[in-house]
Amino acid sequence: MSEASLQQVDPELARLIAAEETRQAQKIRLIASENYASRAVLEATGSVLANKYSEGYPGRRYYEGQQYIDAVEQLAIDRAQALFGAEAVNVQPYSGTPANLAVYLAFCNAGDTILGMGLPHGGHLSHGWSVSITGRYFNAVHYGVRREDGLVDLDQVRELARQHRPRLLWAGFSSYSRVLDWGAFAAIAREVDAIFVADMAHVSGLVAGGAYPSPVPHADVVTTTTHKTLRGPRGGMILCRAAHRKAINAAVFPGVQGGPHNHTTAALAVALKEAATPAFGQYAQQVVANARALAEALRAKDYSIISGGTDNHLLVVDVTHNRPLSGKGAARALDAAGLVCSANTIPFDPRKPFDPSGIRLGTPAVTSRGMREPEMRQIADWIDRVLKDPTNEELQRVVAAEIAALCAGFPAPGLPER
Ligand code: DSN
Repeated sequence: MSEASLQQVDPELARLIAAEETRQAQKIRLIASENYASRAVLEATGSVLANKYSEGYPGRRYYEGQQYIDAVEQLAIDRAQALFGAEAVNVQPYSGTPANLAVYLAFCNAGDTILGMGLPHGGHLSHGWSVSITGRYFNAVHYGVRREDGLVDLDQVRELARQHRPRLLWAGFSSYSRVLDWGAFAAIAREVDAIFVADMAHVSGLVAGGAYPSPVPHADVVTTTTHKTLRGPRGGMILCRAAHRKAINAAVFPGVQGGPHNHTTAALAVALKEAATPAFGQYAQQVVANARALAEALRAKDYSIISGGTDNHLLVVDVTHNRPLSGKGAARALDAAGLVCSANTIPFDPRKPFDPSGIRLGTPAVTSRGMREPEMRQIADWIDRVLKDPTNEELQRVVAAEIAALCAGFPAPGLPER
């Protein structure tokens, strides 16, 4: 077999990767769920560990040859347990939704009732939304935020929990910009005998860095992805009380998945080591400070921020407020100008999910590049300039060039130097 490089074997594909590297280097990435993994994390992700099958868990595998894989997985487990103070950890979920599916399998039968935050209010598809398997195979009931202040309505959560007696109570979000009161959710779950599952996918890096309250002391089970604020490889993880370890492990494998992705597990171990450093704590604090600065600067330009601001890494902006815009139109114009974000539904959105009323902005990636409050104010200026004239392609080209110039001064982790 040839030992030629990717460039030699498949120049077409190599060109696409190089183009994506340039895109990630030259644009301001504001997608709240994205980040730049470090070079060390990427190195482990691209390692020969991808060649190995290892169904089972350390010390109990179905195939031989696990001398090093067992040690890799145990390292990731130990580091996650220490970082988050968890009693038990499963590092094998392929990503967030498979992690959540394993939780359903561990505790529910098809048709059971579950309670989670509705998608348009900031929840996640896998918390029982109708188009997800979790909404089709379970009787999903949803709570939301209050119309008047955009905050989660805990009275509604309690009322629905008492009325429906769910087997699982989910808390967690993909587009909610405030702190969740994990303890209050735990108390509601206890009252109705539900299992409390916290999905901290968006904020696990902030939790690790001490910039967001940890759900671990409160929840029976905590799920997360590993590639968002945590800045690891694309993957998932489940933390739980020791009493649930067996059920969770059996649900992940053989319940939902086959062999673990060992290269990802190794890269996760690296990310967890990085996340335990004081520098990562400073990073997490700055992510939140940057999100606040961005929200403030946009508010000052009369943009309507859902719930009025942010306490975490993201904000949702209603771009239809006082402006002839839609979420998709705004996101497309911004992308053309070098500001990459996602269209997002807002609570009680009158528009359709594919072209909703909002955009979601997040600061994990720009903060990984070392950008701080002054750059956030500059980003708000660019957003405003582009959205004032969203079909002006010449303006988009000018802004894109200004952005590429700024980005050159903030090299992104993990990308080759150019
Ligand atoms: N796709 C992720 C996000 O952007 O929030 C959630 O799965």
